Amino acid sequence: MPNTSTRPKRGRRNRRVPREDPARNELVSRSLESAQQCLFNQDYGTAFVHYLLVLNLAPVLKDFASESFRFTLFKWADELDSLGRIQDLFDCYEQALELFPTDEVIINSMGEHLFRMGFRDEAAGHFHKALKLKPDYPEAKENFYRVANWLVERWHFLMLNDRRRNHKYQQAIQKAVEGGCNTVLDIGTGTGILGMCAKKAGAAEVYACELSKTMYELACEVVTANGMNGRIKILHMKSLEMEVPKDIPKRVSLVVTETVDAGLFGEGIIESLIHAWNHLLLPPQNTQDPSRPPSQAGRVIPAGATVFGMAVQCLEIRRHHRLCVSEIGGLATAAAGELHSPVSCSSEDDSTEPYTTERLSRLPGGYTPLTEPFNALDIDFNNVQELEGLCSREVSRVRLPVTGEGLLDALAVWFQLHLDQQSSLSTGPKEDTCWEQAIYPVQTPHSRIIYIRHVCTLSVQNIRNIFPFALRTASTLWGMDSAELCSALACLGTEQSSGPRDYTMLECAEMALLNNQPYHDSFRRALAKLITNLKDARSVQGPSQGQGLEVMPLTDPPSDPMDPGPDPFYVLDVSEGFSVLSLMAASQGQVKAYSSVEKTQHQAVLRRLARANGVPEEALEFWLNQVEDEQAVLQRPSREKLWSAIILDCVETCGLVRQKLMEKATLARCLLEDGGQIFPERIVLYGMLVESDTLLLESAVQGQEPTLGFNIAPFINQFTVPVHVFLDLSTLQCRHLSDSVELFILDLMNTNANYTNRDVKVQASASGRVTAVPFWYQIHLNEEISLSTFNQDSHWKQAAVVLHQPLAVREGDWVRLKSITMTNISLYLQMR
Ligand code: 44T
Repeated sequence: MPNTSTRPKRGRRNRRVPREDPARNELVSRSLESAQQCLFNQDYGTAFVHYLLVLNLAPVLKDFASESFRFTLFKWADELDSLGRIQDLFDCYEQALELFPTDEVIINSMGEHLFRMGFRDEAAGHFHKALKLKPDYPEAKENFYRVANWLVERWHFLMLNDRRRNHKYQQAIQKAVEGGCNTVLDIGTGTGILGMCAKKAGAAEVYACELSKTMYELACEVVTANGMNGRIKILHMKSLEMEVPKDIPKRVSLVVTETVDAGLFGEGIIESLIHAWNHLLLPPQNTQDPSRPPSQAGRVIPAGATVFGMAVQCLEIRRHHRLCVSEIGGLATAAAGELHSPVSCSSEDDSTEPYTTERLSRLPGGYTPLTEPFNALDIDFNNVQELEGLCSREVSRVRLPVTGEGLLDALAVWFQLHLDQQSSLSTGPKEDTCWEQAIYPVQTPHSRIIYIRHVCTLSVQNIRNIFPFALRTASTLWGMDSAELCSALACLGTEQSSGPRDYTMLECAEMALLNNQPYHDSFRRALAKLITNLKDARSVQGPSQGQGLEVMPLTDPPSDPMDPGPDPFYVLDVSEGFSVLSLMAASQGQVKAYSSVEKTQHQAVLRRLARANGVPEEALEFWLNQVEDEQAVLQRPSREKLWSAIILDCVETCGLVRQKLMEKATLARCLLEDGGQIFPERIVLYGMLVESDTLLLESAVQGQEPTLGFNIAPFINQFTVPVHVFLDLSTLQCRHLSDSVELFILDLMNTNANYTNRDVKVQASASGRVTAVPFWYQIHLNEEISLSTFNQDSHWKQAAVVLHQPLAVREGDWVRLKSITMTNISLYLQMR
């Protein structure tokens, strides 16, 4: 371990030219030799200490030794990381940065460690710095793009581009301020826009608080750029921590806030307002005695909200939240046990969320309303007793006439935000709004789906204090008449109190993957073909040599029960997350399959499925239980064996190629037996030119006009990323300006066939402005069988490169797409 005594003392170096000192030279050269020796012996900790000593004593060697020094640092840091020695790890980076303060590679790498440990803001700072030092450093760029999405969520762009919303808030604030509310607190200020509205309307004192560090810093920049520096006091804190007079000198007469998410309560608005009324706001206007001047009374914008709900049937939601198939790739699924997505109302499990969000109008395949929208809740934000009462509200039941017959997949929820008596905003599915709706999916297995025909009763209840809905479902409700259905639904609330239930949790994308039959059938056929080919090859060659085991010819079944039988084919599935591909391989017979499924619960599901499908226990192993280091997943199955097939997971659900895919493929190729194969063998990237204003609005603030004339765009747009992920291309509002074209091929079986740069010419099929190039993949398992990531059944979404300078084209024009690299997808469009 590097000893802290080797840590250089700040300011002592380079004060004067060091004297020639033979003893020192001797020490330097001996230490350098030791460093190199330790490096050779993979003793990185000691090598690192020696290098530190050498470079501190002899900075002239920095150029010479920088490469090895970095290599040593990174190796040692990885070791410290896996040992959990976090403080030591960061000490090493600090020491390294004292020697090489402008080394973008070290800075970027430190950022990666910070990010992995959850210090996102600090990580982002490092990536940003590395990029400033070297603007086209691809790793830092990609890292920055990844954190930018975390730091500044994409909805900020949508909300800031939503003129109507901005305008309505502005009007309401202006009216309140002009009516006498002259001290204002903006809770969750984001970029500072509502606070600036209040100031512009003439409020004497404006305060704003923001809990995210990145957003707080942005707000400070924006407020300064708009000439309000010092006129709005911005605090980096959660409103619940604010006190009078410590943080603001006295109680305010107006709180403005838009700390609401698609489900209204997810950002904690109820708690924030209860706290604000108790600690930060002047007492409310007394209805009996309205004589108090507005400057002496407190009020809130928005004044209240109305929550709506509606039961829906929606296949897209269903396939992401519950298992819908009884068979996957030849395996019966009944034995899998109960599988849930992480979105459920269960109050027992903290890893679940009660709702997810979707824009109903953009769901592929659409949805069917099963009930009329119903008014579920009315809340007055200016009544603290009512807010406090919300948290302890009794379950109430809503009886709803069913308007459409079908399967109950989810309850969709949205709201109207009443800014004041006159003006409100709606987040409903039929509105022209940037808002998504909250989706409370029904979490029952397929066999116990609720079929709604007549009347349906839903229980409306508080969960975890803030979430008002629990959609409790009964057991068997197939084909019930209305009376039975009502009574079954009415007693649902009791179902969960019967102790913890036994189920396995899968991510939504994992669930959708399990439900994807074409995907599994394709893999099954491709695997079967490979095994057949290998068997044929073996029978031609006769028993394999040097494989360790004596093998009987395949045509002669072993007569001796103790005989191990023919040498199996080794198949490794390195898919991320949950995957049944290894089990499908194992079910082919004469295959020993290794799964990289990590979670014990997931392994248990596979074991249950194996047993139920007659797959012998020894045919399926869990590779990560065997290899020590997760990084070393790609190894031989054993010293004298090679893999017949390696299944690599190439495309992330978000629509991007997995990082380091080609490095993995190179390694995997070395571990394949003769005739063995990587699945997929090839992926082909397709794209097209489109004009989509929606994508622009989701990617960057479009000038000063949507944001009430405030100058916000240049600041928040620093967090713009060029690639938009998790896109649903089938429902994207856009005009196609070209046919789809092949942009890129990644051949996993043959590196030489790959390129990192390619020029592709695309002809515009219509005139318009190219604002984006959406892309997706055709995944070729073998010559005949392939899958598309742009497919209705797929668990994959698509991605798009968004151009911030749209390119005008006329029909027939040729456009050149230049330079796409896979890990850091970038596209340059040029007219030819
Ligand atoms: N997203 C809407 C949710 N905050 C809006 O840190 C609508 C999602 C959405 N600060 C698609 C479309 C849309 N004290 O910066 C955030 C947050 C901050 C607080 C201080 C507090 N108590 C809080 C609570 C939150 O407030 C800002 C706004 S929250 C709005 C969430 C376009 N998908």
